[in-house]
Amino acid sequence: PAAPRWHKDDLAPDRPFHVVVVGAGMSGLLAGHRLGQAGIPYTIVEKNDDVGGTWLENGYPGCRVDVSSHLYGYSFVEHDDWPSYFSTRDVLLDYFRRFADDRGVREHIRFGTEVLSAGFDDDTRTWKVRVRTPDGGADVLTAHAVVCAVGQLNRPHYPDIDGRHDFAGPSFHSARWDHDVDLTGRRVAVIGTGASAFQFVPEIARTAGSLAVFQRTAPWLAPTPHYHDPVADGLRRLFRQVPGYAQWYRFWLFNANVEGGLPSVHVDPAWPAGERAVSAVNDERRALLTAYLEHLFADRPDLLRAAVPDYPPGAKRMLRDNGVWAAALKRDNVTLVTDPIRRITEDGIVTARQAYDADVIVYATGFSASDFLVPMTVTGRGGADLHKRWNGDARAYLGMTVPEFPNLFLMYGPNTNIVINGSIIFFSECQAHYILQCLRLLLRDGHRALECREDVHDAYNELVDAANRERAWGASTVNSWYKNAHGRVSQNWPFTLMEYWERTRLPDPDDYRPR
Ligand code: N01
Repeated sequence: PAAPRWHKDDLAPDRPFHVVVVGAGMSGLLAGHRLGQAGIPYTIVEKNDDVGGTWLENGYPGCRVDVSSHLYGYSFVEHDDWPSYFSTRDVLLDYFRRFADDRGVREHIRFGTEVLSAGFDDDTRTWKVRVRTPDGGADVLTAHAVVCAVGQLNRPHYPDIDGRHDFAGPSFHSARWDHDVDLTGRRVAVIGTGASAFQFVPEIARTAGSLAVFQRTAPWLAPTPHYHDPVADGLRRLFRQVPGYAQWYRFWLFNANVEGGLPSVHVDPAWPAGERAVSAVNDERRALLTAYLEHLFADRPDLLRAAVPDYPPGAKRMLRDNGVWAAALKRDNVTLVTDPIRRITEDGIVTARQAYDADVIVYATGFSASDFLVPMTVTGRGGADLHKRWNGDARAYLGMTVPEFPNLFLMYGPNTNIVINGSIIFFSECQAHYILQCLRLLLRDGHRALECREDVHDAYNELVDAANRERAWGASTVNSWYKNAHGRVSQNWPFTLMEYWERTRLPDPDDYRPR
């Protein structure tokens, strides 16, 4: 998706129109940039003191992206000098900071300001956005449209384990890493073996006195030998010296991701029922990935037994691996614990079989991903309450618009997470494009507000739900952040990247009602 080829001054020069964007992460910055290009005044409200969203908040050791650097950047920004194939957190944070500065977005951001509520005023057809200001006071912003770009993985999830608050030592969540706590020589307990633990465990294992890693569900590992490697000099030279090479490289990566490995997670109804695989292709993948684990843990049958997942590949997020996880687990000072946790005590963690004393507990227990827009209160037309409407089961049309909530747009909203390859930045670019196109419709046709039709929204969600049920992550009963408390997959997009691009190229005016 490209820059808007229209300008507010050409459509509705005298019409006051101001947009509030919530969040200055990767999506919010993009929304701001696109709004600026279209000449639409906007304010970004950001609860943190800097831009970057997830890349600001996740400062744990070893944090880096698991999508190719050359895809994990805006497609329209010339940036071929990524230092490594998979960027570290610091590189990405720097990238988004520079983007905010270079594109003039930063001056539109109110930092340290948290949105408490957003309400649609039926009379004026404007949104009143109530915020907590940095000094603890309150303010109300008026907006003609609101873009919520708060992400899916931003509210740390702390497990509901008995005695959690009894622990005497320091404890923190991976996304709230406490760098003041020196782990050198300490007894550290880590709960969780998802993408976050996977990255920091090998780092802290080097200096911790002892490390107990509590695994409830084993992750599948996707072999990625160059995961930590710097981009080869030859490739960097090509980027610098061959005109257009960077674009071709990006296109090549994108093309490889278009199908996104989806065929390997399609459920084959004829495949003998079983929790271990969902089709012959999925089973083949399972065999390959199991062989990789057997190779990694050939010398440690005890770890191998714990390492082979019992659910289909793709049912949970696969983790990129170049061997450092296995190497960390094999260290003398590291213990992988698979007994279920019974409780947490003043001294550490107790399982059915043993007590593990710890000086520090790190919760790598993920995020409340399905609590979209929590804890904001959002009220729409006629006082409709968004959280009552959703009742913990968030749905939106194309992940962006919700009936009863005119001129409210979500980015990285329900069912827009990609699972198998592809970059979430691609989705954000599609969303920014679509939202801008909706605003163009509004301004061009003189509507005060546009609201998604309930029937369009419902039909779309039925389609998405049906497809998600036929994907490994929907069919499997394994725990994952892809599903909400109702058991419905409310996070994932079940189709290809191109399908989303196609659906978001141009809003169909018939999908919306002017209000
Ligand atoms: O969180 P998770 P994450 N008792 O939800 C365990 C992105 N990301 O922060 O699997 C015991 O994946 C839980 O166990 P189980 C990426 O999209 C990307 O690691 O539910 N254990 C699991 O092991 C990723 O998928 C990058 O049985 C408990 C872990 O905690 C997403 O963020 C890096 C428990 C949570 O894993 C989230 O990753 C980091 C309990 N009561 C994150 N409760 C990269 O780009 C939870 N667990 C590389």
